[in-house]
Amino acid sequence: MKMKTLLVMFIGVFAIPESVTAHQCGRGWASFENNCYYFSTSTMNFKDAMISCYNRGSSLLVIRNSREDKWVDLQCRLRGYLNGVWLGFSDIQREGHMVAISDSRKPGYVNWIGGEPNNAVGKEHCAMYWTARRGWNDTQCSDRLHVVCTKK
Ligand code: MAN
Ligand code: CA
Repeated sequence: MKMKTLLVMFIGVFAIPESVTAHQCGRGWASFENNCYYFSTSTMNFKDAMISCYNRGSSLLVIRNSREDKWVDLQCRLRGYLNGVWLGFSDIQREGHMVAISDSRKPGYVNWIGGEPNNAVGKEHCAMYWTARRGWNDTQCSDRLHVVCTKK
Protein backbone atom coordinates (compact mmCIF):
# COMPACT_ATOMS: atom_id res chain seq x y z
CA MET A 1 0.00 0.00 0.00
CA LYS A 2 1.18 3.53 -0.81
CA MET A 3 2.43 5.71 2.00
CA LYS A 4 -0.13 8.39 1.12
CA THR A 5 -3.02 5.88 1.38
CA LEU A 6 -1.79 4.75 4.77
CA LEU A 7 -1.46 8.32 5.96
CA VAL A 8 -4.98 9.21 4.81
CA MET A 9 -6.38 6.14 6.61
CA PHE A 10 -4.47 6.98 9.77
CA ILE A 11 -5.70 10.57 9.85
CA GLY A 12 -9.23 9.44 8.96
CA VAL A 13 -9.59 7.25 12.03
CA PHE A 14 -8.63 10.06 14.39
CA ALA A 15 -10.55 12.74 12.51
CA ILE A 16 -14.00 11.17 13.18
CA PRO A 17 -15.52 13.26 15.97
CA GLU A 18 -17.37 11.38 18.70
CA SER A 19 -20.54 13.28 17.79
CA VAL A 20 -20.82 11.51 14.45
CA THR A 21 -20.03 8.03 15.75
CA ALA A 22 -22.63 5.72 17.32
CA HIS A 23 -22.97 6.22 21.06
CA GLN A 24 -21.14 3.36 22.77
CA CYS A 25 -23.37 1.80 25.41
CA GLY A 26 -21.93 -1.70 25.68
CA ARG A 27 -23.43 -5.14 25.19
CA GLY A 28 -27.05 -5.46 26.25
CA TRP A 29 -27.69 -1.69 26.20
CA ALA A 30 -29.73 0.30 23.69
CA SER A 31 -28.92 3.85 22.61
CA PHE A 32 -31.26 6.84 22.13
CA GLU A 33 -30.31 10.54 21.92
CA ASN A 34 -27.02 10.26 23.86
CA ASN A 35 -28.39 8.04 26.63
CA CYS A 36 -27.95 4.31 27.19
CA TYR A 37 -30.85 2.10 28.24
CA TYR A 38 -31.07 -1.36 29.77
CA PHE A 39 -34.42 -3.19 29.47
CA SER A 40 -35.02 -5.95 32.03
CA THR A 41 -36.28 -9.39 31.08
CA SER A 42 -38.03 -9.89 34.44
CA THR A 43 -40.39 -7.91 36.67
CA MET A 44 -39.66 -6.74 40.20
CA ASN A 45 -40.79 -4.28 42.88
CA PHE A 46 -39.57 -0.67 43.00
CA LYS A 47 -36.80 -1.23 45.54
CA ASP A 48 -35.34 -4.18 43.64
CA ALA A 49 -35.59 -2.11 40.45
CA MET A 50 -33.50 0.68 42.06
CA ILE A 51 -30.92 -1.85 43.27
CA SER A 52 -30.81 -3.58 39.87
CA CYS A 53 -30.05 -0.31 38.06
CA TYR A 54 -27.50 0.76 40.69
CA ASN A 55 -25.70 -2.58 40.29
CA ARG A 56 -25.45 -1.91 36.54
CA GLY A 57 -23.81 1.48 37.15
CA SER A 58 -27.02 3.25 36.15
CA SER A 59 -30.28 4.57 37.57
CA LEU A 60 -34.01 4.11 37.12
CA LEU A 61 -35.49 5.65 34.00
CA VAL A 62 -36.51 9.31 34.20
CA ILE A 63 -38.38 10.35 31.03
CA ARG A 64 -37.35 13.92 30.17
CA ASN A 65 -39.36 14.76 27.03
CA SER A 66 -42.07 13.47 24.69
CA ARG A 67 -39.56 11.97 22.23
CA GLU A 68 -38.09 9.83 24.98
CA ASP A 69 -41.63 9.03 26.23
CA LYS A 70 -42.63 7.76 22.77
CA TRP A 71 -39.40 5.82 22.34
CA VAL A 72 -39.88 4.09 25.71
CA ASP A 73 -43.49 3.32 24.71
CA LEU A 74 -42.24 1.69 21.49
CA GLN A 75 -39.66 -0.37 23.40
CA CYS A 76 -42.30 -1.54 25.91
CA ARG A 77 -44.56 -2.70 23.08
CA LEU A 78 -41.75 -4.44 21.18
CA ARG A 79 -40.65 -6.25 24.34
CA GLY A 80 -44.17 -7.25 25.39
CA TYR A 81 -44.12 -5.21 28.61
CA LEU A 82 -47.89 -5.47 29.05
CA ASN A 83 -48.20 -3.48 32.29
CA GLY A 84 -45.29 -1.07 32.02
CA VAL A 85 -42.05 0.02 33.65
CA TRP A 86 -40.92 1.84 36.78
CA LEU A 87 -40.05 5.51 36.55
CA GLY A 88 -37.51 7.12 38.91
CA PHE A 89 -40.11 9.30 40.69
CA SER A 90 -41.73 8.85 44.09
CA ASP A 91 -43.86 10.82 46.58
CA ILE A 92 -42.98 8.59 49.53
CA GLN A 93 -41.45 11.57 51.42
CA ARG A 94 -44.47 13.85 50.99
CA GLU A 95 -47.74 12.58 49.53
CA GLY A 96 -48.64 14.43 46.34
CA HIS A 97 -45.10 15.72 45.80
CA MET A 98 -43.68 13.50 43.05
CA VAL A 99 -39.93 14.06 42.83
CA ALA A 100 -37.00 12.38 41.13
CA ILE A 101 -35.48 9.78 43.49
CA SER A 102 -31.99 10.85 42.30
CA ASP A 103 -32.13 14.51 43.37
CA SER A 104 -35.59 15.19 44.93
CA ARG A 105 -36.43 17.67 42.14
CA LYS A 106 -39.84 18.00 40.52
CA PRO A 107 -39.85 16.59 36.98
CA GLY A 108 -39.53 19.20 34.23
CA TYR A 109 -41.58 17.04 31.88
CA VAL A 110 -44.59 14.95 32.93
CA ASN A 111 -47.07 12.72 31.12
CA TRP A 112 -49.52 11.74 33.87
CA ILE A 113 -52.65 9.94 32.70
CA GLY A 114 -55.78 12.05 33.35
CA GLY A 115 -56.65 11.83 37.05
CA GLU A 116 -53.19 10.54 38.03
CA PRO A 117 -51.36 10.49 40.35
CA ASN A 118 -54.37 9.59 42.50
CA ASN A 119 -52.80 7.70 45.44
CA ALA A 120 -55.46 4.98 45.12
CA VAL A 121 -56.42 3.45 48.50
CA GLY A 122 -53.77 5.73 50.02
CA LYS A 123 -50.98 3.33 49.05
CA GLU A 124 -49.45 4.60 45.79
CA HIS A 125 -46.05 6.25 46.13
CA CYS A 126 -44.09 5.01 43.10
CA ALA A 127 -44.37 6.16 39.48
CA MET A 128 -44.72 3.92 36.46
CA TYR A 129 -45.14 4.17 32.71
CA TRP A 130 -48.41 2.38 31.87
CA THR A 131 -48.11 0.82 28.40
CA ALA A 132 -51.82 0.24 27.70
CA ARG A 133 -52.70 3.84 28.62
CA ARG A 134 -49.60 5.51 27.13
CA GLY A 135 -48.92 7.62 30.21
CA TRP A 136 -47.74 7.82 33.79
CA ASN A 137 -49.48 6.51 36.90
CA ASP A 138 -48.66 6.27 40.60
CA THR A 139 -48.87 2.72 41.85
CA GLN A 140 -47.94 0.62 44.89
CA CYS A 141 -44.14 0.30 45.24
CA SER A 142 -44.63 -3.41 45.98
CA ASP A 143 -46.05 -4.00 42.48
CA ARG A 144 -43.93 -5.96 40.05
CA LEU A 145 -43.05 -4.23 36.79
CA HIS A 146 -40.33 -4.40 34.15
CA VAL A 147 -37.35 -2.11 34.63
CA VAL A 148 -35.54 0.38 32.42
CA CYS A 149 -32.16 1.65 33.61
CA THR A 150 -30.38 4.65 32.07
CA LYS A 151 -26.83 5.94 32.00
CA LYS A 152 -24.95 8.47 29.88
C1 MAN B 1 -55.74 0.95 39.35
C2 MAN B 1 -54.33 1.33 39.74
C3 MAN B 1 -54.23 2.77 40.12
C4 MAN B 1 -54.84 3.62 39.05
C5 MAN B 1 -56.24 3.18 38.70
C6 MAN B 1 -56.77 3.97 37.52
O1 MAN B 1 -56.54 1.01 40.49
O2 MAN B 1 -53.49 1.07 38.67
O3 MAN B 1 -52.92 3.18 40.29
O4 MAN B 1 -54.84 4.96 39.49
O5 MAN B 1 -56.22 1.82 38.37
O6 MAN B 1 -58.06 3.57 37.20
CA1 CA C 1 -52.66 5.67 40.52
